[in-house]
Amino acid sequence: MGSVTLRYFCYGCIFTSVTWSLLLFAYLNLNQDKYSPRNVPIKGIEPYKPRRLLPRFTHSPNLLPKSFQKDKLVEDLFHPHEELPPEKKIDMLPEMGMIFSKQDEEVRDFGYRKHAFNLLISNRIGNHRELPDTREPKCKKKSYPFDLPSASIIICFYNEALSALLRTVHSVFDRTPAHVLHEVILVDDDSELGDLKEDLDEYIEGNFLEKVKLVRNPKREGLIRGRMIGASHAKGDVLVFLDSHCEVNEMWLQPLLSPIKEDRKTVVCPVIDIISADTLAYSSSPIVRGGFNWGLHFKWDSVPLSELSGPEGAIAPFKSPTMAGGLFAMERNYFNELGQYDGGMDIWGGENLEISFRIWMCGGRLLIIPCSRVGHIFRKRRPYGSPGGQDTMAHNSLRLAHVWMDEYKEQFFALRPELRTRNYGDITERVSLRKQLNCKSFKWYLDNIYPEMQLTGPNAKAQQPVFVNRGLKRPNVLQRGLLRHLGTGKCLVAQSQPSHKGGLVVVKECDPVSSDQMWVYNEDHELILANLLCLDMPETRSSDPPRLMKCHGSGGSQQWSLGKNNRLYQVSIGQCMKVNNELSHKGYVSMAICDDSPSQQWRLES
Ligand code: LR7
Ligand code: MN
Repeated sequence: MGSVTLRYFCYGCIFTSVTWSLLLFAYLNLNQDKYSPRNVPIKGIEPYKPRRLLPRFTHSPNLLPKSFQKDKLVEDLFHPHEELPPEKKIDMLPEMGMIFSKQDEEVRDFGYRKHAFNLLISNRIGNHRELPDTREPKCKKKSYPFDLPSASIIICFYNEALSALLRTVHSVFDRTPAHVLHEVILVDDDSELGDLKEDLDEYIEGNFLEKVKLVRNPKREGLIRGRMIGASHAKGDVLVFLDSHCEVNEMWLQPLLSPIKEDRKTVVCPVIDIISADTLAYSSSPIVRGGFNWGLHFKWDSVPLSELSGPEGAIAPFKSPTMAGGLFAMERNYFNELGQYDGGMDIWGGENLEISFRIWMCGGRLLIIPCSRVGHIFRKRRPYGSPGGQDTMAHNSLRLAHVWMDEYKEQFFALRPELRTRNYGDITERVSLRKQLNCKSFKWYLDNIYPEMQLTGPNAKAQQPVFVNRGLKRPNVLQRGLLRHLGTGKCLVAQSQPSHKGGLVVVKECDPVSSDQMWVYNEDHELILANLLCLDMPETRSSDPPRLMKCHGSGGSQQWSLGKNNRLYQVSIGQCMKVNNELSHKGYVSMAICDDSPSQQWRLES
C-alpha cells in the first residue's frame, strides 16, 4: 500500500512541476516579445496602397490606445506647428513618440537599450510610409534603360527591431520595379530576440512569397562573413547590400544599376540620407564623399569641385576614395572575382575601408550616385557587443593594414603603438589575392585616388560618421522670453549657472531683467537658455531629469514642442515637462505622461 501511495505522490510531483514549467515558459515567452509589434495581426493585413499620403499608423493601429484619435489632448499635439511654414508641417512624427501608458514607456526604454533608437515610434510607423523625395529636382528628369541587370538585395541583421527590419524590406518592394528585383536575402546572424524567429518566418511566408529568402547563421558570424553567406545564396546579376534599418527612397535602384551595366567593375553607393534615431524623421544629407584617417576610421569629406564640374553638375556620379560600408551595389561575379571580403574579419568594422582600397587598387572604381537616396537610422552608439568582448575594429583594421597599406601602415601604428604586437590571425590568403589580382600599391592609391590624405598629418582627428544636420545655417528664432510655469507662477532657470554643462533646471522667482532667465525657442524646436546651452534629455529615459547641454543641432533629445495647449512636449522621450510637487524635490522639473494638469502648463512670455 505504502509504495502505491508513494508512486501517486511522485506522479503528482511530476505533474505539478511540468505544469509550472509550462506556465513559466509561456510567461517568459510572452514577456520577451511584448516590446515588438507582434501583437499586430500579421496575417491578413491589408495590402499597402502606395500613393496614400502620410499613412501614419498603417498596420500598427492597435499599438495606440483606442481613444487616440478622439483624444483632444493628442489632437492638439498633432497640430503644434500651425504657425510654421508648410515644409515644417510635413513631419508629424515627433508626436508619434507620445507615451500614454507604462507599457509605452517600457517599449521606448527597451528600444533605446536594445536598439539605440526609438522603438515606440518605429513600431507605430509600421511597415510602410511616405518619405520626402530628397533628390535634386534634376534627378527626376533623368531616365534609365529598362533593360538593367537584376538585383539581389542582401540584408544581414543581428537583434534588429522587427519593425525596422520589415520596413527596410517593404520599402524595397514598395519602391523597386519587379523586373529588376530578383530577390531579397535576409541573413539572421544568430539573433536572440524572440520575434525574429517564427514570427518573421510566418510574416515572410504570408507576405513576400518566394522573393524573400531567409538564411539563419547557426552561430554569430558578424556582418562581414554574414554578407558573404548572403552573397553565396544570391542569384541576381548585382548584389545590393543594405543595413537592416534602412528605407530606400523613390527610384533608388535604377541609378545604381545603370553605371554597373555600363562598366561591371564600377561599385556604387547611394547618398545615405539620415533617419533620426530619436524621431525617425527622414532628412536629406549633403553630398559628401568617403575618406578615412590614419586611425583607420571612416570619415566624410567634402567633394572636390573638380568632381562636380561636368555637364551634369551636382547630379553626376562622382568618385569616392572609400565607402561607409553598409549600402552599396556591386556586380555579383565581380564581387567574387575581387575576393568578396576578408573572412578573417569579425563582427563589425574595417571591412568598408578594406573593400574600398581593394576596389581602387585592383582595377575597379567606386562612385557615389547623387540621384540614388537611401535612408539609414544613424544611432549614437552600437547597441551590441562582440562575443568575448573582442575589439573587432582593431583586429580588422590590423588585417587590412597588413594586407593593403604597405609602408603606410606605419602611420596607423604611430597612432596605435599598442597594436604593433597584437595577433591578427593568418593573412596569407589575402596577401596572395592581392598578388593574383595584380593590385597597385597603396602609394598609388594615395597619389591618385586620395591625394588629400597626404596633406593631413597623422594626427588628423577621427570624425563621427554622422553628418552635422545644421551645416552653417542658424535656425530662425521663433520666440524669446521668460519660460513661466503657470501652476506656480515661477520661471524656469538653471539650478546653478546657465553656462554649466549638464546642469539641472528648476523654477524660481521670475526676474524679467535677468538675461540668465532668457529662453530662445527656434525653428529647430530647441530651447536655449541665456544664448548658451540647450534644454536636453541626455539620457532618453524619463526617470532622468532634463539638463542643459551644448546644442547639437540634430533634434531628438533637444527637440521640444511648445504648443498652444501650454504643454512642453519632449520629442525623443514622448512626455511632457512638469514641476515636481513633492517636498523633497520642490522646484525641480521632471518628465511625465502628458496630461492637462496645471503642473504641466508653461508659457514662453516675450
Ligand atoms: O554581428 C553583427 N551581425 C550583423 O549582421 C553585427 C551587425 N550586423 C548587422 C546589423 O544588424 C546591421 O544591419 O550589420 C549591419 C551593420 O551594423 P550596424 O548598423 O550596427 O553598423 P553601423 O551602421 O554603425 O556601421 C557602418 O559600419 C559598419 C562597419 O563594419 C558596416 O559597414 C555597416 O554596414 C555600416 N553602415 C553604414 O554604412 C550605413 C551608413 C552609416 C554611415 C556612415
Ligand atoms: Mn547601420
